[in-house]
Amino acid sequence: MVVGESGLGKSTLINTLFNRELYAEKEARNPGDEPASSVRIETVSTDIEENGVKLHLTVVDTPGFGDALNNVDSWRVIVDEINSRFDQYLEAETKINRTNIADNRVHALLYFIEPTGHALKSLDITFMKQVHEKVNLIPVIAKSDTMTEDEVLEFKTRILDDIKNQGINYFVPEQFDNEDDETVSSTEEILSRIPFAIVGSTKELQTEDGRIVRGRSYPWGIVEVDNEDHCDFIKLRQLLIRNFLEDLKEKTSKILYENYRSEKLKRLGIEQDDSVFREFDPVVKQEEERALHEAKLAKMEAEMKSVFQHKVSEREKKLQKSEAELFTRHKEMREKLLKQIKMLEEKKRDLENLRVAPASEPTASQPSKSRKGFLR
Ligand SMILES: Nc1nc2c(ncn2[C@@H]2O[C@H](COP(=O)(O)OP(=O)(O)OP(=O)(O)O)[C@@H](O)[C@H]2O)c(=O)[nH]1
Ligand SMILES: [Mg+2]
Repeated sequence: MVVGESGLGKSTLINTLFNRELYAEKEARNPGDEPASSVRIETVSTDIEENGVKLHLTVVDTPGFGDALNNVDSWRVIVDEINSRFDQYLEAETKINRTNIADNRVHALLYFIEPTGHALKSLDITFMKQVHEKVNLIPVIAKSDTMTEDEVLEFKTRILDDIKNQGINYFVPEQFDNEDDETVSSTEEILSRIPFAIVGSTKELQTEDGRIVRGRSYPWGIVEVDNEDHCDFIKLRQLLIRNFLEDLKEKTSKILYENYRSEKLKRLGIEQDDSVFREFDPVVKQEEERALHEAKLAKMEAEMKSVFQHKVSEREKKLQKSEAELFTRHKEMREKLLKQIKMLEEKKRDLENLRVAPASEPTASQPSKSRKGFLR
């Protein structure tokens, strides 16, 4: 989102950032012109490619800011716009199907400060105080080519003092301990340029040494947009699109939006139930799922063990039973066999007796008798 008084070069800066005429150039207004009645919200979306990565960016322009005689209305329209974008997200988030929520929250707000060289105006302070806890505020000095280098430096110091004295938060790129020296110095370089002194122009001009540059022409020479010695445009672009795009989104989501949401719920009388939010912490959630999974496994294991033991004991019982049966059958068979053996032995003895008998009674006149005896 870009905000600042009319004619400070907001639309021009967006064109410069995307190197594309998203907004038609307007003539600077004359002091006698009718002031616009109120702030308007104008949204433009565009795709740009940065380092081979395609980005879809939406710019919210706010023409007419500071024009009205009563400027309270100026910031209210913008604050309402920021809030309504949060509300939209909140509503989508509370729906059951939460996949693919369109994130139209404001991830960065460029606030254009008039290059007066004095100090912040009361409108600047009022506005920044209204939004600094809702958005990543990035203050910029508009049209810095209208000031000398020394004036710019002095103005920067004054602006930062004012901002700090007023307790206004602005976006500070996050630095981590484990970063390499190059990243650390590049972040520090960006940090040291806040508030960014910018020059906007999509006009291509030829310098005295024959280069074609984007810039603004003066009798004494050309102020180059893409030259770090001339202005902070490159550093601002790096912050927004290259180095801190994710940081801006994350801060918006994790801090600014979360604060807005809990404030809103509190106002609605709904106390935050932390157990609900626990679910949103991926680490805690993962831990919970793991514990649940482990409990399930342990239960399954115990069940399997008890089933196994049951089966084993059943099989054991069966085996014992059949062993007993086998034993009795074995005993029965043995007894039967012994009986048979005994019977056969008796018969054998009888037969032998019979064989011996004819010798003592050699008469063949009594064969029937002996036969009778054998058959008995
Ligand atoms: N010197 C100078 N002039 C600029 C710069 N950027 C824009 N301008 C001129 O300032 C005038 C207004 O620029 P815009 O970009 O239309 O300003 P704006 O902030 O969008 O204005 P509103 O849409 O009315 O709020 C134009 O004539 C631009 O050429 C700059 O960096 N330096
Ligand atoms: Mg404009």
